[in-house]
Amino acid sequence: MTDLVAPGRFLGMTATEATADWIYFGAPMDFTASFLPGSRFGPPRIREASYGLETYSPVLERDLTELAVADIGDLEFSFGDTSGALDRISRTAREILERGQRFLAVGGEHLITLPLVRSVIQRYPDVVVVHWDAHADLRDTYLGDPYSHATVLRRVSEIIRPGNLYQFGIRSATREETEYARAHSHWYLEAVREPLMRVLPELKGRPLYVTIDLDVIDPGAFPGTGTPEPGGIPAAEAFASLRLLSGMNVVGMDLVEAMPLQDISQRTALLAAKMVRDALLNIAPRRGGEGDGG
Ligand SMILES: [Mn+2]
Repeated sequence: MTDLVAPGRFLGMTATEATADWIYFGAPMDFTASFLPGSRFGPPRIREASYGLETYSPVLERDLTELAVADIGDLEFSFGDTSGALDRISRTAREILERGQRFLAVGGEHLITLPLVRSVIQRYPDVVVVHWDAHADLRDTYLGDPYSHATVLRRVSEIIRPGNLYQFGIRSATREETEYARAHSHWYLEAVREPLMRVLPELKGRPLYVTIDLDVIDPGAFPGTGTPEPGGIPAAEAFASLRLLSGMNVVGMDLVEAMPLQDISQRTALLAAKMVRDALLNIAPRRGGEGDGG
């Protein structure tokens, strides 16, 4: 088993950058956090926690080591330079997509989704964005700022094609965000699995970008996050919902807002790591292209 332990690399991600179908990287930016900061420590802690998991899932009957996934590490940012960081994230995603690969990025704060989606649109102009979150993130501005973790899905909704935003698990929003959502988004309150299952037939075959704010999960199971919101889906529903993505055309994905330092029990990092593992087990093809996930 020692050959699986590659320091600085996520568990079981043994492919090289050149040969991988999926690229995993960290975007540890938390410059616009409005309440608790610390998601910049997400990527390294999640990678470390991944070694508490098995590479194999008996539920999914797949093994991470059989997939062509490469962990290329974490991006470096100049602290506080939000626009520089967003450019760097966007450029990284674009280079991956131009090579014909797909990516799973880990935050960091939710604002990283904007440059990631910008890059995806260049290759997949009709991309559908599937968003799981406790919060709508549809504010036009937040404390005067149009670029924030609280406005990110509003900005995304303005650059993708009308009708291509699907939001699940939402349990916190302003009245204005709710009205905007009714006009511009397919949105489903509180639950993820059941409504996602209902809309999947209409999303089948279309290019999907999946953005998961991990605070969609009950804070009891996922306490280390910047704006915890009471209520939320059980962790088991999150994993069951990931299974629904198997066989869908997911072209890019992010998992954001994990703040392991807020959680002395370390369950936050471990849950985030298992979400990464299971997301890839469901959506990434097996090595050699004989996969059933893509
Ligand atoms: Mn959120």
